[in-house]
Amino acid sequence: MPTRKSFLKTMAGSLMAGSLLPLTGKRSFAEAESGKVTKPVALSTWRFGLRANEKAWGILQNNGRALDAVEQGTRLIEADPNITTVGLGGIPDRDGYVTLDACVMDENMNAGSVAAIQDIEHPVSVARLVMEKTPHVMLVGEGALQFAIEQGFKKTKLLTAEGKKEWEEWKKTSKYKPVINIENHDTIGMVALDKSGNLSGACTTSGVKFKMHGRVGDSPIIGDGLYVDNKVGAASSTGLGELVMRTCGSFTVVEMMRQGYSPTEACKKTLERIMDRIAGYEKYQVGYIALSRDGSYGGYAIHKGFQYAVYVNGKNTLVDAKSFMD
Ligand code: SD4
Repeated sequence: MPTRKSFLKTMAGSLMAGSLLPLTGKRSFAEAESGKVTKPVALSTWRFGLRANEKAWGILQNNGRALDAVEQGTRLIEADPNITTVGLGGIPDRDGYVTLDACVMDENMNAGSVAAIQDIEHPVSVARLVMEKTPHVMLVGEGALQFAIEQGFKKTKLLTAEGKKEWEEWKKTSKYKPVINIENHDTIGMVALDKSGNLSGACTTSGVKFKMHGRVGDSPIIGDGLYVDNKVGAASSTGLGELVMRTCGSFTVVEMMRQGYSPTEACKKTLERIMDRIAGYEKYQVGYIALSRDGSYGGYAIHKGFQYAVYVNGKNTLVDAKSFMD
């Protein structure tokens, strides 16, 4: 008859040898890792993520830091006036102001963020300086702008002629109602794993178009639009921020990976939280990307149409994310 002690010893031995599954059927995070790490990796939301990845890859290949890779990758998208959802050329709020949200997080749990900042083309770089040069994590509005100017950023007119035209058209029929747009969204969220095995991420957006002045979405909120835990993985979101914020989206994705879910499963599980608890979710899109510290990656969305770009093993590829709904 085995004693309790000998039974526990046998159990521990079997688990260590991998011959018994934990009761949940999931693998522990340590078991989920293959032991082999694929690196570097750059992972970004949407088609324009290909361009961001390209930039990031140059840095990662040269032994650069993941933080530099994600900052430089997302800056490229911020600077493009034809991308109307990020940085320069962003569609304004309902009062005609382009207000930007961005954040970064590094391998040491340092984080920086700016929200509702105006007249600055590269909020992601201001967010990095908040992280590196202040005792704070987040600056908003006027204060964020003041800090940016102090740091040498120049004011830039972000509203383009096309953006203004779209806003003027919208005003004709909108009755000044804030829009919760249901179409697919286009924030750039980016996470990367560098050759040293460190993870970092960045997220930057002009947010939901024609939003109320002062509205802040998920993108600059650490744990919502972005989360990085170097011991586990990193995640970022795109889509309707209000749904992400009510479920602590990116943080939850990382916690799911910590529990042993693969990056794709972790994204899926986190979306299930929205679908399980938030009425009317089916009218909106949310998508997540996730990257594990072993270099495995994935993404998932509520609706069809979400794409992410991954640069791994020397190849930059656009992937159609799986989704719950067509
Ligand atoms: C927001 N999540 O402000 C952003 C919008 C977005 O892709 O992701 N667009 O709610």
